[in-house]
Amino acid sequence: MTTTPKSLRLQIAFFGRRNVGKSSLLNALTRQQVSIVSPVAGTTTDPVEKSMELLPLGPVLFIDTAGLDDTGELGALRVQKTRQVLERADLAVLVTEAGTWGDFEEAILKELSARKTPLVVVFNKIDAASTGAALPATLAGQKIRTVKTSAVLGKGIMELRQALLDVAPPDFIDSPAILGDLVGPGEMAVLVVPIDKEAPKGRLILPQVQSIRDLLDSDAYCLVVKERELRRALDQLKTPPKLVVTDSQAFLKVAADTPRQVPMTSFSILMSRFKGDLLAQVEGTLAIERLREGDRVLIAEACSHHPIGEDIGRVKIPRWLTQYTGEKLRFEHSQGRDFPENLADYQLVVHCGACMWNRREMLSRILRCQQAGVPITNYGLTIAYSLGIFERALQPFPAALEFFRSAQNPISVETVPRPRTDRPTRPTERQMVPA
Ligand SMILES: Nc1nc2c(ncn2[C@@H]2O[C@H](COP(=O)(O)OP(=O)(O)OP(=O)(O)O)[C@@H](O)[C@H]2O)c(=O)[nH]1
Ligand code: SF4
Ligand SMILES: [Mg+2]
Repeated sequence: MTTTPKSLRLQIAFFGRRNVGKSSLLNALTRQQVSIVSPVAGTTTDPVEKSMELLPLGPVLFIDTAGLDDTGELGALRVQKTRQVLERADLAVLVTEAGTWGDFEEAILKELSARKTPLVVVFNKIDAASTGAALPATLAGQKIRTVKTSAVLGKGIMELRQALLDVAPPDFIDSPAILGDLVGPGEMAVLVVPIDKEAPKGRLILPQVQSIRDLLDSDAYCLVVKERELRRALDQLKTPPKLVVTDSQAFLKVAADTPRQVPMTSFSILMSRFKGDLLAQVEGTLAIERLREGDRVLIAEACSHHPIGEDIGRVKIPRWLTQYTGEKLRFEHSQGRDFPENLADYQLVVHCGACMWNRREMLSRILRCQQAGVPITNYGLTIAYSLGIFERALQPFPAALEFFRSAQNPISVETVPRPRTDRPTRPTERQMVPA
């Protein structure tokens, strides 16, 4: 499924007294049985580890510990094991329930604070008893994030996901590479940059500049051409490039001029992987097939200045989507921080590449869409899909391509496993797992 080594996964440890619902919460988060849940205190005897993809954080390792307050000989062993987990956790979840906060919880807070380990405190079992307002307020005063949940009713689980995303260390959130992991040292990428009236005067746009920098950082090199020059430029190369990246608006011409065996994609699709979640957005793109007359499509731009062209969101994407679906759709637009509350009223959200944002912000938006049950895609993916070159544009990302192909099968998309190996790798991992 996924190849991210354990050490490179965000390790999220669940701490708490016996029976507060650690295992139940973990199961609710992962929606599968990872740990045994039982009304008998002290059920989890050893830390249970589970590697998985946690939307929207990516590869994580969940560690479910037995209660630290265990007693007896076996208990002492458990306490020791739990302490070892404390030492290696990148992020901690301290689970508690109404009326049980005491020295034990304070001791854990102290341990975590001494290690500067980010923490979320969960008040579980809110279906059974109220935690009151005083304790959450005190913790908020100490800048500790709190969430109220009911693991049995599945309440507050999305909020917990958001909290984990908010407190996770930046190293685990920010993707280390735009395309440097796709083009190796000594290899070449060709970047296609149309210089038309929509291009900003005298400069390149951020995704283009960042791509060039990323290639240089990776000891790769690049050739930057306008779309009209692409074919001649390719003809003059002694060996084919490792990758061609184009502005999405020139997709068709670039697809026609690039030999079939050369992987090709767009800056916007690279941005989906770099700033968002490529798999989630590929899955969202599939919703284009389900669009029907009168459906509402939200086109969202993360900032108010889209330098790629004034009309891509307002004119071109609506036109391509309408042509592809043959349906009369209702398009609405949002810009900047404004993102509608009524997301559930839309059948699709088409988001810009969010090049000006950090990844955490974009992942939060993806999570909000998921919470509302609305599929989210991005500009480049939508354009590639509407123009009939989706598979081609996913060629550099084998896991995304595999996911898309399996989703083409008659079985429902939900049952398709979501491999995540297309996530850019960290430098250490890049050395360990050659591309
Ligand atoms: N009412 C209610 N019961 C819950 C909730 N979460 C868990 N429980 C119940 O509490 C009991 C203990 O849950 P576990 O998830 O096994 O607790 P744990 O913290 O993992 O326990 P240990 O592994 O023994 O430390 C079970 O009977 C669960 O069904 C909740 O949100 N509400
Ligand atoms: S953040 Fe979005 S709208 Fe702003 S320039 Fe980047 S892609 Fe365009
Ligand atoms: Mg347990």
